[in-house]
This record gives sequence, C-alpha cells and structure tokens, in this order.
Amino acid sequence: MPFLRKGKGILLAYDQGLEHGTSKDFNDKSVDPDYILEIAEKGKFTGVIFQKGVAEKYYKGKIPLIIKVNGKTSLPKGEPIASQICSVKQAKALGAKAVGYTIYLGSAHENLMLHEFGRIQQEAHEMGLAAIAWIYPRGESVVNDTAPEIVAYAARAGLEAGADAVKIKYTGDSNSFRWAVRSAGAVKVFMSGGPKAPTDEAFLTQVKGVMDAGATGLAVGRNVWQHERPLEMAAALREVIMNGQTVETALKKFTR
Ligand code: FBP
Repeated sequence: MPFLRKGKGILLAYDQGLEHGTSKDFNDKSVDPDYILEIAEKGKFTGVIFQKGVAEKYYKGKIPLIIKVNGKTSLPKGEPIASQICSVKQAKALGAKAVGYTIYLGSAHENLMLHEFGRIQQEAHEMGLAAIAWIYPRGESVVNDTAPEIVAYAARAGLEAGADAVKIKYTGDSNSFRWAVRSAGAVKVFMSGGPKAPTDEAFLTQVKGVMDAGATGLAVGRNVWQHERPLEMAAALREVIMNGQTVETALKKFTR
C-alpha cells in the first residue's frame, strides 16, 4: 500500500475543520493547511488525510494523499450520519492513493453508510485506490465506544465490508486491542489519535500498546499539530511505530 513504509504507517489527519469547526481545534498556525503539509513532509509521515477542498487548493504531491470522501459537521443533533461529498474519480484526479470513509456503526443510519461504503470500496478498487474505513461506533445504541467488544466489532465490520484498512479507537490496553487486531484479520489497523493527551508519555504509551497488539500504525491529527513541537512528536512516533522502540527511548526525541 502506497501509504505504508516498511509495512507501517503514520498518517497525518486534517479533516477536523469540517468535523469540529475551526475555533475548538485550531490556532493561528494550525488553521493554515500549509503548516500541516510542512509538518507532514518534514515529519516524514507516510500519508496525509484531507477533504477534497483542502487537497484541491493546497496539496503539492510530495506525500501520499488520502481523501476523505464523506464527512459531516458537529452542528446537527441526533443520530450521526456522514454522507459522500467527493467522488472516488475526483479523489483519484486530485492525486489520492486511497479514499477514507467514516461509518458510524450502531447509528440509526448505519445502513446508509454501509451501503455507500460498499459502492465506494468497489469504485476505489476498480480505479486502483485503497479504501480506508474510519469505523466509529456512535449513536444512542452505543453505550461505550471504546469497550473492547465494540472496538473489535468495529474492526471486524471493516473486514466484512471490504476495507483495506480501518481506523479505530484505542480500547485502553494492549491486550484487549490485540483482539480487535485479530478480529480485523488481513485488514490493516490504525489507531485514531483522539483529543490531545495530557502528556507526551501518555500518548506514546497508547501508541506503544497499539503497536504491541499488532497494529499497522496510527492516523493522528490533534496530538501532532496541536503540539508545541510537532516535529519532535513525529520523531518520537517514528521511534515507536517504525523502529519498535520503547516509550522511554522515544521520549528522548523531545528537547525538553
Ligand atoms: P485526531 O487524531 O485529531 O483525533 O484525528 C482523527 C480523526 O478521525 C479525524 O480524521 C476526524 O476529523 C476526527 O478524528 C473525528 O473526531 P470525532 O471523534 O470528534 O468524530
């Protein structure tokens, strides 16, 4: 897969502008897509994730591109649904090597998203692109979206639905996450970063747990580009993900 290096992946996610708005997640620097591209390139990420509008106006082709082809804002209340806003053809024309699609498993609308993903996965494969499913259990019927059994269910749903890779949340410990990775079978598993962790050590410990469980890597946004030293965080992540190093060794990448 073109967004992996030595079989591992560190993807820089930047679709939060649509998902969360600009005031909560961004500051004066991170609101600028060029800043994110600079981090992606200098930080040796194996791919960058944009919505089509950002890709059209900013992407310069230096790093493998993944285009999210569906999305939603945080404004509507009720059961979540994210619908398609970019075709696979357009994603390919913009230079994407893969398309990303969010399925809110457990939502009253999951049938629509599973259906749409089925078509998108087929189109992607016909055009030589990979299909990555963000599988987030969410909605009134989901009590705990990081419970081990629900995360494993999400991973398996990715396999059954034809995803080449899934992006799922961490269960909180390596042992239970291992079952999610097993459940995904031949599908590559990426942990979804989440809000910025309280400390670098806390975040790297999660990432280490994920890699020890057999995952392929990480798709991360806020924990990198909200960091005061994003390139040092990127270097620390490479130590854990690419080089199999300990958290202690990775922490040496921070200058203070
Ligand atoms: P983060 O590492 O910043 O959490 O990004 C991962 C991601 O999946 C983004 O691609 C997406 O915008 C966001 O999380 C979705 O967040 P939420 O859980 O609020 O829907």
